[in-house]
Amino acid sequence: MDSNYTDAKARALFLADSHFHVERSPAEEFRMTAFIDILDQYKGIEHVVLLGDIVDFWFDYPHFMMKGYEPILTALDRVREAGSRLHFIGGNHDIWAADFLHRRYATAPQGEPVTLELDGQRIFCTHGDGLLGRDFLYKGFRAVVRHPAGVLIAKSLHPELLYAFSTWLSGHSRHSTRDEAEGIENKARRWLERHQDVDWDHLIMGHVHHPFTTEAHGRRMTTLGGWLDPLQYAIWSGGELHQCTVTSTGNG
Ligand SMILES: [Mn+2]
Repeated sequence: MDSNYTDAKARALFLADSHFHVERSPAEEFRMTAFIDILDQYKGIEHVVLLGDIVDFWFDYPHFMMKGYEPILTALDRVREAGSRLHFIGGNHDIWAADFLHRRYATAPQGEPVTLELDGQRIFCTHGDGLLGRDFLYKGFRAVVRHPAGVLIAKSLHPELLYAFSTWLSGHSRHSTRDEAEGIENKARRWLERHQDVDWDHLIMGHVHHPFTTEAHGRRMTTLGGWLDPLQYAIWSGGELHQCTVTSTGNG
């Protein structure tokens, strides 16, 4: 784990699981400011990969827009203006943002997983919900948001009611505990051992809020720490992935 990693040779920035809300506490304002700082620090890098659950809830209304996420959206505008390719892989909380982000930033139309080719390696990027079986973040939210009927149900609700419902369903996002982290590591090791018939060299996922890398039969699997407490991200540089933590002294 590196602190405040900066590297002119960096090729990709990975961010996941910030779970931003439209109404933010002072602590969450600080997290959002730090998120924007890191986007600005790395703007112009080849790839910026948003690996899902960047916002805690999004619903794409035909004639209205959810208020509160503008600082992130304008930071992403700057990233693209600086020449970076932006990728959005939808998480179980923000997959409904995929169409909006596709139209604004040319990300994948349905927020589907993407494979990047970096330094001769195929990097498969996925949010990862459901991949390692039921986890402490699974709850009912994924089932509602990922299911086609979820959109129909959501459309039938008043926006404020839908927002209240989503807040209740999603609960409080937090970093994994030590016990949860151990469970995640064991599941990730077993999953990679069992899945060797794949067309990538390195799988990178979010969702579990715990930074970890395991290796088997020449392939790697990385779970990212997320942007909660602590604030963590990853950088692809020099042919490998570096997991990093923002220190309290700030970042850049
Ligand atoms: Mn998730």
